[in-house]
Amino acid sequence: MSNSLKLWRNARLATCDAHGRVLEDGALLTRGARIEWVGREGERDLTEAAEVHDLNGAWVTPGLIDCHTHLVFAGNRAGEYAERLRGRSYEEIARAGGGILSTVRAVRAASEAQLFEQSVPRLSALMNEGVTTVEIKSGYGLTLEDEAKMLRVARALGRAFPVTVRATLLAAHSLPPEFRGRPDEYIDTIAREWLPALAAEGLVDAVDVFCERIAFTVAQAERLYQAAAALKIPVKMHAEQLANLGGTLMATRHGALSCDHLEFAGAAEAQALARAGTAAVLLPVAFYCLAEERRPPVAALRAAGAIMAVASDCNPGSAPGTSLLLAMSMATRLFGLTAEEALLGTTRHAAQALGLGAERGSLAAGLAADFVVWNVSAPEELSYWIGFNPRRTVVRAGEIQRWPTPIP
Ligand code: DI6
Ligand code: FE
Repeated sequence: MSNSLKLWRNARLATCDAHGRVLEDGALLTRGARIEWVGREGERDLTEAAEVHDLNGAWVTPGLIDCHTHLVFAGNRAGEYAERLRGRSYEEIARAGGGILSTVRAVRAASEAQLFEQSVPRLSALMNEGVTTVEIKSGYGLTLEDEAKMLRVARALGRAFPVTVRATLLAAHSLPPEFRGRPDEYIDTIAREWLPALAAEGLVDAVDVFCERIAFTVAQAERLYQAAAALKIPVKMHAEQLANLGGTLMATRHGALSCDHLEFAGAAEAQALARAGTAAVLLPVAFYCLAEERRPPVAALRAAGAIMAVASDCNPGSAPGTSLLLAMSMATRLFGLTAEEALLGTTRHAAQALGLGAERGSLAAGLAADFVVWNVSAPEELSYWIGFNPRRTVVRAGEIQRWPTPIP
């Protein structure tokens, strides 16, 4: 029965497909976990469907995709935020052994079960807003065992909840105390030992690196990319957030899936991203929370035709947020995206940032039957409301989700 045809009719479809089609009198046919057909009512005989859902003219988008999170972590850093409010900078706190390393201590002390339990409320908050695919990074373990623990929790979340999880190895997030003064050895250890071991366990969908003065150099990132390429694992980068180190230009040469942050990028980076088909992932919550002043080069990205995605960056230091809709609002107001760009940024373009463009992120035949029915009168409402959730129903893999509970 689960492979029977379902009709979802009387819908307004923001397909987010390659043609940007909006179908006001739309209908979807799904079979099992896939979309079988998308079109206008009356374009085809729809009587063959075994099950019919009348959506009463509601707007439907693809399931939202949060393509950059660090939502698996233990503890929090509210104390550091209070210090930042008193004037200490994020970099100062990091250099004094706080920042990422304080979360590393909390993650190392947590059991796998504790880490899972602490991460569930963050994942469920994202899902409550219609997120059906989420990327989760490691990077707060910084030993083989603790990075494995984080990635196993990410995988376990994907099994326990109706959400597709992509797991990214971000062991190159910060230099662990065990390797103080030996960053090259740390990178080589990840490249030669940890990455192959974690990949063999099926825990790594992509490799990311924090390329900043407080983290790792472009040359170190490139060594890691070579190891990833040997294992055919795609790469990503936290690039040009606090300064321009040239990371984006290197990452695009390696065909990275995405470069994320990009506040200090310029026209050269925008063109390189567009040429390589590397997604520019914009993270306005971190920009907001760090009270940054420099904005990513949105006009240049747009002019170059780069793929722009938007993500929550959910993490305990620079972006303690679990609302992708709020990230969309911030991307419009703070970075100047249009409402259409913000929606594409959390659907089609977010899928591309994860290398999943061929299987999800838009409403098109053959793609995942993941979509959200919204209580909105136009799609631009999705980046308009601030802290209000207009989600009506989430359909994931062709099934109406009873969890999170539909809002009446
Ligand atoms: N993503 C990151 O990985 C870092 N900043 C960011 O936007 C640091 C996260 C942290 O402070 O824990
Ligand atoms: Fe991040």
